[in-house]
Amino acid sequence: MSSYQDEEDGAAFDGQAGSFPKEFGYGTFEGDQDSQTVDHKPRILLMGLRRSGKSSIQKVVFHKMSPNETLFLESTNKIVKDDINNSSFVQFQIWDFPGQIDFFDTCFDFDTIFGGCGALVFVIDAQDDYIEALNKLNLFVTKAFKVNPNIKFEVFIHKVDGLGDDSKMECQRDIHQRAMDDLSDSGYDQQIHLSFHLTSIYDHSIFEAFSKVVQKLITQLPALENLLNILNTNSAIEKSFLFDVVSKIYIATDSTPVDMQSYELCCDMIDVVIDLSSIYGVKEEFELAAFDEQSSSLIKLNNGTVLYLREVNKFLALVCILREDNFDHKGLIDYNFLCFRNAIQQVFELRNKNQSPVTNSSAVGSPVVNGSNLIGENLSPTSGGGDNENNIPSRLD
Ligand SMILES: Nc1nc2c(ncn2[C@@H]2O[C@H](COP(=O)(O)OP(=O)(O)OP(=O)(O)O)[C@@H](O)[C@H]2O)c(=O)[nH]1
Ligand SMILES: [Mg+2]
Repeated sequence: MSSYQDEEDGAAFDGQAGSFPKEFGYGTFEGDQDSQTVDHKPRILLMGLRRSGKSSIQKVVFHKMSPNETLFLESTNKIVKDDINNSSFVQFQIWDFPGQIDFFDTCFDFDTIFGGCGALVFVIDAQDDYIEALNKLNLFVTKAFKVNPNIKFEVFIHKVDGLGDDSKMECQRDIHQRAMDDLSDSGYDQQIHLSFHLTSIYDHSIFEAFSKVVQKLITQLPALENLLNILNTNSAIEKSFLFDVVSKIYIATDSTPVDMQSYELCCDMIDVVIDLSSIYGVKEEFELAAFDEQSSSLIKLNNGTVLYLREVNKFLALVCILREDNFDHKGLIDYNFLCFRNAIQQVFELRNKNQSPVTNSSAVGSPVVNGSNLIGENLSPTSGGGDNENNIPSRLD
């Protein structure tokens, strides 16, 4: 896809699947020019047993592969690096590992791999026997933690589409329990925190789970959440998501709980907007022409709810859910949205100003910076009138 800088660049590896050369390491691509420029980006590692679904997840979420096509994916036999280089909030690398990798067997450079890693996603096939996977999980996370205690550990209990609701819950409980027992046996239960997600590529759960993983790597998250809260309060919006349009992961939402149905509705809305604009919009070669500063959409549902989408920048869209009655004040909502967009712009500028390999690498794995301070000091939307402290006028009722 043109919207991402695809860089499916594997580590030097010329052996057969299942056997790693003894000199296996990261020298080759660590020395690449490209690697130099992107090296400071947070890394998300996808690990797990063979056929657990790692490559499928990466392809479905970031390359728009349809779930059925993943049936034909070949087993990964080298580490595949994928550079996700979207808006300046969504910048990271995904490293898709071969399932057969064996830590004991190779000259595996733990320091290099885990050193710059922001999150380790461990994928467990819930439809398979997961005891071996749990052993590997324990081995990987304890090793990774020793090298870099800032890594976020995420466990995807994957392929749950094949399980009924009860068995899903039972499976999650069992895996959680066993993983915690293993951690406590190795003496790390107080230090290592594992987050569990039930996922499947056949529904939105994988996008939701990946949203949460990515959000933990966005240092500006508290600032973004704060802005969304302010927007909601002043525009009578019930729920709002800031979406990365290409992947449909949400990079921030307000502080009310996320309900899966709302998220799915918003994802579907993005699809509708992009599909309609690619059919009826101006045709250009650049794929994202279907989404530009003119992009906005309004969908009224038959239950008195309105979905409202506005473009924030080239890669980001705001999608809001609100009651139809409250949409009477569309002018106000639009005005508030402009203030919001301005503020987001300022977050970007601040980030760009502060961006240097040093600040960035220190941010890896420690996602929370003092976002509210950012807002307090620099980010209050200043354009336009309005009496409250953020200059976003309150709802006119
Ligand atoms: N039912 C179901 N099948 C899935 C899901 N995700 C992946 N699969 C299937 O699982 C199989 C293995 O997927 P891969 O993505 O190749 O697995 P992998 O972990 O990358 O495997 P290696 O590269 O060998 O380590 C494929 O046939 C996928 O279609 C899912 O959510 N549900
Ligand atoms: Mg694979």
